[in-house]
Amino acid sequence: MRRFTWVVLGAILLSGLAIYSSNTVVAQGPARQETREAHDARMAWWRDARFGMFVHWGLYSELAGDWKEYKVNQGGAEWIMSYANIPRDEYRQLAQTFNPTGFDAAAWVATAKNAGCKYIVVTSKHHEGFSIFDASNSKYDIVDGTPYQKDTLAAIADECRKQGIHFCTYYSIMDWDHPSQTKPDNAYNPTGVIAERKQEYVDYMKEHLRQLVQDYGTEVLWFDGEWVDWWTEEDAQDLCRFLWDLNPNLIINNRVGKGRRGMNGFADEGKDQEYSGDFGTPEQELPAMGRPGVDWETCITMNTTWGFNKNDHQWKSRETLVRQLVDAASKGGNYLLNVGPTAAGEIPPESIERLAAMGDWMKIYGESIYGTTSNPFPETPWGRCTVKAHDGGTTLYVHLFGRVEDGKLVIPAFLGGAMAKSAKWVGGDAVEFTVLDAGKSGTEIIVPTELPNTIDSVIAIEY
Ligand code: FHN
Repeated sequence: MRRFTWVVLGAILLSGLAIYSSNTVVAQGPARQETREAHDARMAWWRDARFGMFVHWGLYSELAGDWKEYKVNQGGAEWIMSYANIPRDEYRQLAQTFNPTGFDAAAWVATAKNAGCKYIVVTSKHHEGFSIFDASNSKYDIVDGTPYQKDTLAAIADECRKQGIHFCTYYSIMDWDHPSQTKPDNAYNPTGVIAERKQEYVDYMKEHLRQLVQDYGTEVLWFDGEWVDWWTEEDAQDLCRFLWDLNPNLIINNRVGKGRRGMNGFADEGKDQEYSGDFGTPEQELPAMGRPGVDWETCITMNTTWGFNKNDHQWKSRETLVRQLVDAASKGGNYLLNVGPTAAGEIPPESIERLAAMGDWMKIYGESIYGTTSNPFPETPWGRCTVKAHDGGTTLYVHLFGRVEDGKLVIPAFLGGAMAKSAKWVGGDAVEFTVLDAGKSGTEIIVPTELPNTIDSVIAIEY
């Protein structure tokens, strides 16, 4: 057969494969099947964002870690109702004095934006069952149940849209206040349900979620509290179908279903798509490796607690926070960093300072985080790498966390031995480099002893 014919046949085959791969149907958990192209389009902004701000704020913020003689010493001040075994009626009274006169939605959103966050996830209703939005089917909310009487979640949503930040909401399936749910003997973790009242609660929850999607415009539903034994994977699939009927572009985390294996946040290897949810949710940890083809986001506290705790002064350093963000991006994941505002509605100054420092770093190096994909190399003891494909080729971002021995660093062969075309400090001057063995042995870069940034200095190598 003539060469020309082979070429034509080859082109037809490749285009067919290309169409097939972009139209491959992916199961987004059992509740949905969408083409790879449609799934990638739905996840695009979230993958590009890489960095979000988590906000834990509720009646627990008023207690700030203290209840009578009980103190929350480490982590989880938002669990005080359970830890201190506070009876529902007594806990509900907190709403009568919850009056966040210092709440400033514009300031909260600007704090996130200035830090380089592209989205905010706000606790609309945590385990305590109190809603910081105007719940249509409950008076146990900030509008009807407190002297403040204003819809804080609506204010945040409006400010996000004004400032160009994606608005997302956390919602707890477990609800310690709703009468359908019971406290077992060990009051530590109320996880039971009165079977004949389960549907009543599911309907109650669905109305909240309808509001969050339709009235508040949430772009991500960040579920939690799914571990209760009365919530099933089948319940999750039903809920996902309900939600995607309201907004087919909605992104839903994997805590809507039963796939998550504890704090590592993933289902068992290879089973992610057997369970509901668009992304994995490691918590307070950075996975050793990402999972190819699996979206994930780690959520991390800035001290040790999600909800405000006036006794918690164990703040992470600016360096740790920036390097955790870089580590997550280098493994193809997102970084959701938490703030716990006070009962007055103010983000603690220690959080604001750290977020501002992260913003200073992001203003110079953000291109090495946003829209990047994971590190192609097995080991990078000197720092991390992120990758960004673009029209003109591919950029490899080399993140240097500290000095490099004898001022030289060999970057392994990349893209199958491609030749580096240029190298420069992000936000700075060109970097001297030598292509080794036409790229087959990698690229040697010359690194001065004095680095431009004490936390993470980034070199962009173009291929
Ligand atoms: O119990 C919650 C906890 O209070 C907090 O909201 C974290 C953040 O993701 N999630 C659960 C613990 O895994």
